Amino acid sequence: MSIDKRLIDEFVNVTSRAALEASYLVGKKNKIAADKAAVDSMRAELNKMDISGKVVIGEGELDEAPMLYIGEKLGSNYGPELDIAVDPLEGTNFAANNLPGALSVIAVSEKNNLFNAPETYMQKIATNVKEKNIVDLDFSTKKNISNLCDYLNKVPESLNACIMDRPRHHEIISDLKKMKVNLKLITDGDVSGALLVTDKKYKIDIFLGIGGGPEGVLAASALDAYNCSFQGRFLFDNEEDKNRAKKMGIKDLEKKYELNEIVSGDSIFCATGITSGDLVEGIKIHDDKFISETLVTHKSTGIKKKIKLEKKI
Ligand code: VTB
Repeated sequence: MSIDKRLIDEFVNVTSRAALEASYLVGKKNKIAADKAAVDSMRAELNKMDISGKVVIGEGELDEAPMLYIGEKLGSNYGPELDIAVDPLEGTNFAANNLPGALSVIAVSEKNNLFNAPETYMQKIATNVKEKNIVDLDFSTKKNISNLCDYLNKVPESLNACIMDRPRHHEIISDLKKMKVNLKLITDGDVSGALLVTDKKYKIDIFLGIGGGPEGVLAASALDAYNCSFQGRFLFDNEEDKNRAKKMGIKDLEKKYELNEIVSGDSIFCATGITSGDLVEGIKIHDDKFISETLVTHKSTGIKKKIKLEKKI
């Protein structure tokens, strides 16, 4: 089974419209308002589609409207049953402060094929190398880097790693520095960070570190289409999170998830730029029209491309 290719244009429209609505609030120093604008638009557009969608990754759980909450049903209910992961505004700080890299993101799979991720942190590692045992969450940073160097026939000085600039990454960053690996330290936006391993032009060999679990699932669905590798492990640091995870059906709280345990089967991923960044251009408005750029992947057809859309506002 696969997801009908014709739905791609509709999902591109969904993230493009959400990006447009958020773009009006770029630089207004109001993360919440920008997020809400993207959420409201995304919900309205998804509800126009002939799908039986269910949010598996959203913002908040049950009845926490106005956010798109986990379990929320979307669409006309006539059409394919789909699992939907949303991050209507990935990089709220970027949008609020008019910085590069704010995105509106959605990932869709057939029913029960997207991991129902709790809103906790996730330890992640992504590369463009599919072979097993080259990089692994269970290896030390040093081992991962030297394995990757051997595999790519590179020296650490010519290897580039992307990681979020956070105190929690002090040890990893200092290990990378000791090995003289080049660093791209990002302040936010680790969906985009992970996707930088997909194409040589971004010059990132490895993405690693701890970021949001939901963002990990979103990135995984695009990485799957690019045939890249990804591993993730949720981190639960309090009883409430642990109980929530158990309720979601997670039995082994320390499990290391391989990419295809996070997303399996067919999937569609769309990320539209709100502000211009590494991956895509931001929204441009000319008179009564807007132009959006969306990175789209569709696993079953092998589609991986950027779609520019020019539409009436
Ligand atoms: C990441 C990143 C987001 O939050 O998930 C991160 O993708 C989580 O880590 O853009 P922190 O709590 O350390 O910020 C963001 O940076 C913001 O939602």
